[in-house]
Amino acid sequence: MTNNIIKHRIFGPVALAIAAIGFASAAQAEECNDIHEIEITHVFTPGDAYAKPGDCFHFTNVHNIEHSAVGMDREFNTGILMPNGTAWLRFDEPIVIPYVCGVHPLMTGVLVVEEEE
Ligand SMILES: [Cu+2]
Repeated sequence: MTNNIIKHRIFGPVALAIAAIGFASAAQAEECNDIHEIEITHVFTPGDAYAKPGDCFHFTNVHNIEHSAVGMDREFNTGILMPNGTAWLRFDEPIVIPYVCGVHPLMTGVLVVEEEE
């Protein structure tokens, strides 16, 4: 199952089959209230990314090797993103998720989804 999802994500079109557990929804741009871009090189930029419920995070691997993004408690897992690979995540509830690169666990970031003040 996991292998199938990863294969699909490597070779499929824009990331749709995210192995989400619980909180995150795979999404496409038209399903996002707003889009927050996160670029992946040897780091995640921005490292702390902020959104409101209903917004999306859009990961893009702009590096020349593979990376991923995985919630510390497995709230989401983009699967392996090859160079130029992307993944969309939409969160509909407030949540704070520290995450790492599954390939390079020293790469870290935080997704913050919070209601507008
Ligand atoms: Cu990495």
